Amino acid sequence: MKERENNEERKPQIAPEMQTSCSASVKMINKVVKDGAETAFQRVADLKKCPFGSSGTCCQVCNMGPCRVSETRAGVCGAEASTVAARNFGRMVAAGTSAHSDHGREVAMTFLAPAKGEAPGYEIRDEGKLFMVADIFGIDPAGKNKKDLAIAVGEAALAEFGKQEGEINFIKRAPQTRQELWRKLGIVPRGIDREIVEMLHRTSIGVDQDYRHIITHSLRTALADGWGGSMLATELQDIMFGTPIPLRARVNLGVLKENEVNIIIHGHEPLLPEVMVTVAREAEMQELAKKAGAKGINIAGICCTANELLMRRGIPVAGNFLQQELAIATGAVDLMIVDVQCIMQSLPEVAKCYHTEVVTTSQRAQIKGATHVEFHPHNAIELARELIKKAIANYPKRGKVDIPKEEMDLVAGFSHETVNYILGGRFRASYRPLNDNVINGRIRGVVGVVGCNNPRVKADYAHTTLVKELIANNVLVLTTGCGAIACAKEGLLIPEAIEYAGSGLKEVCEAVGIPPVIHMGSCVDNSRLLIAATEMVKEGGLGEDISQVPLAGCAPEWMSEKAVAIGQYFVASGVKVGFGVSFPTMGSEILSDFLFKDIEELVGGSWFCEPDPFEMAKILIEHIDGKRRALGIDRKKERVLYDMEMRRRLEVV
Ligand code: NFS
Repeated sequence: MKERENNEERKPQIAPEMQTSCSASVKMINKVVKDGAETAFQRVADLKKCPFGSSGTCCQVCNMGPCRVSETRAGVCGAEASTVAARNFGRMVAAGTSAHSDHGREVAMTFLAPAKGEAPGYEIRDEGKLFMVADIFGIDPAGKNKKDLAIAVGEAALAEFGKQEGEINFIKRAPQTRQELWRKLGIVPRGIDREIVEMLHRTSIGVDQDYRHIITHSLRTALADGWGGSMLATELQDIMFGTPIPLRARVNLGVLKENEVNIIIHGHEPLLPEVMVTVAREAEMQELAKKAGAKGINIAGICCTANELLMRRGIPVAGNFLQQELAIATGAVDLMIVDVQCIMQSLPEVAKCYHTEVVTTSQRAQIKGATHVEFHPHNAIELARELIKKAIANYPKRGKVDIPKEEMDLVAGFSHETVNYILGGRFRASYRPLNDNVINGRIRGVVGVVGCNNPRVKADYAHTTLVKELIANNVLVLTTGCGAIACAKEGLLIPEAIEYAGSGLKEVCEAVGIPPVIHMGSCVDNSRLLIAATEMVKEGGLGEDISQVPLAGCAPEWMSEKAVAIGQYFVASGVKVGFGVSFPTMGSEILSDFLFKDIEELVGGSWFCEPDPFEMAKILIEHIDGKRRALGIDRKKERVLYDMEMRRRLEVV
């Protein structure tokens, strides 16, 4: 980075205790300042948000601008604030959808390679799911061996991206009433790439100018994410690496080891990291580490690659989005391997103050100052060995090491399938017990708390405060992404967290043996939440559609375009969704009104924005109570003690 000019004054550092509720992070922010490195926690104080950009009314789609528009001042081309804000919102949805879906595409390609015998290092771990997905794609397994079936599934999955007409296949998994509504509105995605491209086309200069029309297509685009790219990523990863089952693991910077070679895997695609975990256990690698003076090799994760490996392998999690720079500041990270998404460009800069080497591995992403090696499915094993050796060679170069003590136990690994099994048992796997407990009022409802950290607000605070409020009010919480990591650090993902839960939820969690906050995976795994919501509908007693079930979603500390895409596919699926921090369309009252209210008439779901976690909890609970009232399950059923006479009458009937 260029040196700062003298007149470019720095704002004073904000007190770290105000910037994060994670004590390990506070220590590292203080250390980073002393070490002379710079992090997002400092940069955020120096950069003021642009009021037009952040409220959706800065138009940059042509060279007549950028135009800063308002409800009373149109852009040079005549575009109104509602149009500009809808375009920007639609583009965020398209970008978010493209990120999850390009991840899904990479997974599909990696999935095909071993099936064709081109990539040792990968296998089929969940055959049952292979058959299930084949069935959804309409592939007849008769006469096909496992490899042939995998090739057919992989090719059908890849075809979902480039399809021009028809419907993407996973749409069929949604409740029937929902599918019919989507068809009526004309928002069933035809092909994943097509909807993204059309969103970009429609929002370029002078094309779609009606905010309702633009937003309607953004619903279609977002559905191509949730029921398309993201769901494909989740299911194919499950087939290749195994569908998660509950397991215990550790979280926070304290998982780094002073006397072991520490490798951090960071980003989103678990394709190379999965192989690295296996290779790191090879005797040869362990020997090499010992020769270098280390006791072993410790792989830990950050962001969603962390969640992927945690869910399936119990690999420890070093932290979430805002801890990526801080992990390096421990001086104990010998190698940080990144792939795509949520990776700060500052990492190699921070690493200059320590001995860490940052390595980029995706053909789509390079960072100045990082070493670039390219992952391809066929070279996974060799590359994994090469990288582990690199980390080992770096271990003796460490300077002073300062690893915060903080670490916490967690339970993760709740796929939709295991929730089904845990609730109903092996022979009767079902969501019946969940539905029954929602109906009888022990569980008030279900809320998905997902998404990022954002240095504009106190990191982890909104997540953990909101979640505690919700479970205290008997709301079962499902969580993914960096929000899940925030909850884990706070000790909310262990069965002991029932101490925070209301009496009804506590009773159910104790009986079933689950924590009140359920970790369902990475951000592409929000697709698991869609399936869980669908199962609740199919199980019966909670309405005919997702929009009738007492549930909601939120991202209290969101920052990524991906969060907008996720929120929009939940809205399109009939769910009320809340954002904390701020909302990206506030510069247009007309558009915000539409997204907060009128859109509900269209799809049954809507948006709201509430930065205060207590207020957000109130809104979510009120919403759940409203759904309970509409279903007629708002009154707690009295327990009736039957006397002999009543029993006799029952038997006669
Ligand atoms: Ni989701 Fe996961 Fe984290 Fe946010 Fe980034 S890692 S994909 S975008 S920051 S939750």
